[in-house]
Amino acid sequence: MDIKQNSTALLIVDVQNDFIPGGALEVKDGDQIIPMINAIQKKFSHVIVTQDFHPANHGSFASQYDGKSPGEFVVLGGLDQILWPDHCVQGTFGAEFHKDLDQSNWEVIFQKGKNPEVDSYSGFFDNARKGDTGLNAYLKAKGIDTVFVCGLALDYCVKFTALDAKSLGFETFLIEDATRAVNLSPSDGKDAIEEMRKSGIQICTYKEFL
Ligand code: VGL
Ligand code: ZN
Repeated sequence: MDIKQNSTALLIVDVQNDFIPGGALEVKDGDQIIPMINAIQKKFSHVIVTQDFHPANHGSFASQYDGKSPGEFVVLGGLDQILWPDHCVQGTFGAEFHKDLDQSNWEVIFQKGKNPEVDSYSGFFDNARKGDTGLNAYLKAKGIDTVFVCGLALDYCVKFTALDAKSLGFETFLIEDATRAVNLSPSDGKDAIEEMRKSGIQICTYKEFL
């Protein structure tokens, strides 16, 4: 694939220990995307990374509610919120990037999920679209008009980051094989790809970069 280097960015979403097999919110085969992401990072002059970075009392954690378990729902910040196991807590191993992920090319890291009162799947905005990480302004200031999105998890943070990128006017690609889904329901990953495709997001594979 021929990319316009200076106006194109790779967005690596949440490749953190808690989303890797053995982690608190493990994504099946999540570790398999690491060599793929490493192989393509060198092709981009802008590599931009997001990090799920919750306080220990985050309102998306089932542990914060008496008698609630992961997978159940509460209302958080006025929105229906699915509850998760405690994950990506600031200062813990689970919040760190996987050790095999090559960080040598990274330009900037945007953290999200820091407000305990609202969850934040997208790398751009929280789920209430009130908090803004600054990613949009950053990309615009760098003259970036095209983004390629990969990472974890396909049916949550990757999907919402890609949908926001598209709606903010970026030409947006999902690198389909460099992502994996949580799949709380078995078809969630497939459905996420379909929803992205319908929104005008283009689907590609990491092999097209090699
Ligand atoms: C994510 C659930 C909760 C993700 C983050 O990175 O996809 N999913 N927090
Ligand atoms: Zn989270």
